Amino acid sequence: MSSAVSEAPVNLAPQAAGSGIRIVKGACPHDCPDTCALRVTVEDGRVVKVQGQPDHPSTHGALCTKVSRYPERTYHAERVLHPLKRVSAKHEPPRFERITWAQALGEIAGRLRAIAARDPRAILPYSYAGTMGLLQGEAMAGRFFNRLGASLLDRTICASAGGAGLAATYGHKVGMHLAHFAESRLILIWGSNSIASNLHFWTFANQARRNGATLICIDPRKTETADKCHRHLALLPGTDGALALGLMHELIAHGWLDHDYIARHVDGWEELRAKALAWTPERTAAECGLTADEVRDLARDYATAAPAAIRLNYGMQRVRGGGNAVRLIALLPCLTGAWRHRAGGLLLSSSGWFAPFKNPALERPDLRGGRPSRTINMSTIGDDLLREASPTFGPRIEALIVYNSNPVAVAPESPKVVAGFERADLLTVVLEHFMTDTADLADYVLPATTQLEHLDIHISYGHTDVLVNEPAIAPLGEAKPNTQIFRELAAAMGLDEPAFHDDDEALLRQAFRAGGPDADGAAGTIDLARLREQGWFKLPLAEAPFADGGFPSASGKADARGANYLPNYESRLSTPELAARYPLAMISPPARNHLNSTFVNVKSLRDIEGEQVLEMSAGDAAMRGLADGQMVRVFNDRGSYRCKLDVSARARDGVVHGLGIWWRKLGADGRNVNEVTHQRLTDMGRAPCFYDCLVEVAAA
Ligand SMILES: Nc1nc2c(c(=O)[nH]1)N[C@H]1C(S)=C(S)[C@@H](COP(=O)(O)OP(=O)(O)OC[C@H]3O[C@@H](n4cnc5c(=O)[nH]c(N)nc54)[C@H](O)[C@@H]3O)O[C@H]1N2
Ligand SMILES: Nc1nc2c(c(=O)[nH]1)N[C@H]1C(S)=C(S)[C@@H](COP(=O)(O)OP(=O)(O)OC[C@H]3O[C@@H](n4cnc5c(=O)[nH]c(N)nc54)[C@H](O)[C@@H]3O)O[C@H]1N2
Ligand SMILES: [Mo]
Repeated sequence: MSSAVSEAPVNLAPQAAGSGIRIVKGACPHDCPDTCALRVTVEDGRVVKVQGQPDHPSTHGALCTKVSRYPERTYHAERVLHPLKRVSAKHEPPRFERITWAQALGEIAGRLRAIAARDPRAILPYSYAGTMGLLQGEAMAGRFFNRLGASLLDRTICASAGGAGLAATYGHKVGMHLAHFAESRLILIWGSNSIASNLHFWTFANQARRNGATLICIDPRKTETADKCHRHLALLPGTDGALALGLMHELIAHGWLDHDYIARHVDGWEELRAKALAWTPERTAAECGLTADEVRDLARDYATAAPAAIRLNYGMQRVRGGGNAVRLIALLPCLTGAWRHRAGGLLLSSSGWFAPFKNPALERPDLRGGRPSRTINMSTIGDDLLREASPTFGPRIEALIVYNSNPVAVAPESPKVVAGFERADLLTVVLEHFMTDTADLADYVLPATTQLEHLDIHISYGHTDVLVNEPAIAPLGEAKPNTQIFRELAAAMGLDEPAFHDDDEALLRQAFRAGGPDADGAAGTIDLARLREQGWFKLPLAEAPFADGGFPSASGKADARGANYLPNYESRLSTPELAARYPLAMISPPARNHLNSTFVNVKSLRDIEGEQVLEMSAGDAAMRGLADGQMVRVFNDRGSYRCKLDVSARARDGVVHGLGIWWRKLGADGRNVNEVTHQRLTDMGRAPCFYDCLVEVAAA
């Protein structure tokens, strides 16, 4: 065994993987706020270890359990390594045969050409954040679909309600710097199971705690994170906006407001003040399922600690009023003036900080050439696949090209999603690593490379560094990067614009604006040479961005106008008749050892999670005569699925947790939690309401 350890050359071509040990700079591709810098060890052309980069500040050498298993996932015996063509009917058990790339591309191009000749809008891309990389995400795919004139996809499935709420308040998706949480005196961890899904934030929160800070968790579920906080408020799902108004009531009643900050930096305060005065601690407590003292104490702690910070996460915006709830919570640090300190304020997303640096032309929207378009919301794919052509909808969806996503498992209301994917007349092409539930319903499955096998560049929604991912090994089998698959598909369709001849190195150079955000290009440029030398590049940003206002909104102020609480579509209070039949509010947050539906097929991780479970309080279980560990049926008018009952102190009465997101085919009856979720959309951002869902549970 060679002991020579050398840094990877900057321009490492996959073929260069040879003998000896090499260390390659990578970036974790997953949809997670942490976007860790990876240190990949390659020995004789094989990845033997994936670790956190020790010198990257927020990664600090540590990775979560999941991504430490990345080699197990990459070399998994079930990797799809050749193009596959379906030979069974859509409603039959899936059977595929191996075909060549030439046959696959030729046949797909032929069918797409025929559809495009009638109406290219009948072709729909379906993608999300299987990889967050700018290149293997939309760089070449966007060019392909723009050139075709395909339908546009509204990518709403995760964060768009909260994103819209945050942008409506501050002007953009911006917030505190991650590292500054270490200096906070109080941290509200709100709608976030940080230990499971934002581990590298937790490190800073822990540091604050060791320095004497108080940590308070606001979450219906008593999570691993709640276990480690000083206090936990288990409010009812979807009532966060009411809680924020109740806190404002107390800030007003006790004179805990920063009047100077409000006067100079908040629009619409008088209107908000009038609304908040209606939310006494008693009314708030009744709406949220808390006690009035819990509301009072929380307000006092938040208002009297300085600096006070809020780590908000997307868990709380997957309900009807999710956008407005974010608006109200994001106003709290404006009312107390917490923004004056760099360790005060709020962080939901940092992705807006990158906006001035990104090149809006990377995906070449100009290739659309002014043709009419339409936009399909990915969160209503169930309904939309079943829709006929109409003047308002446009053409029926005839072809679906899926990459970086597993919609059959993750999209709401699976019975309709599955019925849509089972349409015999639908052409479905899936670019994947594995035979997911979605790949099982494809006509063609095309083998894609993993993060270890391709080049990419990453921004983050939890910190403010750009990361590079150099390829560590050659593609396995016949796998190709998404970029290459779309380049070759373009060629097969006879599209030969220069945009399709850019290789991944060229795309990387085009990912950011050449001159940076300043007109003169003096500040804010991404230094690509430095990025590739170091593996990451920190954006040059202000320490305490809103210490003196200056929000990136049109007025420079935070906007409170119109923000208000909206109750859930489905709840005891808003739909009492429905709640009489389906009295349990169900949320389905991420499982710690899965990343959405990714990693569910990695045995060592699935073994830790066990099987699909539903957490329920002892009181709710006793009322139904149910026992811990038994199989139950979770159901409502939309559908049902079977799983194991976990009678758990993590659940409060009236709320059950279906930890996600399992591959349907690995569930007890070939289904998962999305069997019961609905397709209605949030108040802002057109997002799904996964956690706004009433169910009943019975013995299976
Ligand atoms: N291990 C792991 N990490 C992940 C993911 C994963 O699947 N697994 N998913 C990634 C993705 S896609 C995202 S978007 C991010 C962020 O994803 P988030 O969905 O924000 O993930 P969590 O931090 O688990 O936050 C969800 C928390 O919100 C709580 N919650 C549910 N409803 C409500 C509510 O109405 N109010 C309040 N206050 N809390 C509520 C849930 O109980 C849960 O603890 O995490 C990413 N990180
Ligand atoms: N009930 C319920 N449903 C939910 C949620 C919930 O909390 N509850 N969470 C929602 C959220 S926050 C999100 S973000 C969505 C997530 O939904 P998705 O974005 O669909 O995420 P994953 O399920 O992780 O599926 C990503 C797929 O991309 C593939 N992939 C990864 N890298 C590459 C690549 O380089 N090339 C190609 N071609 N494929 C690749 C992976 O193998 C994986 O199968 O789910 C949503 N669904
Ligand atoms: Mo997400």
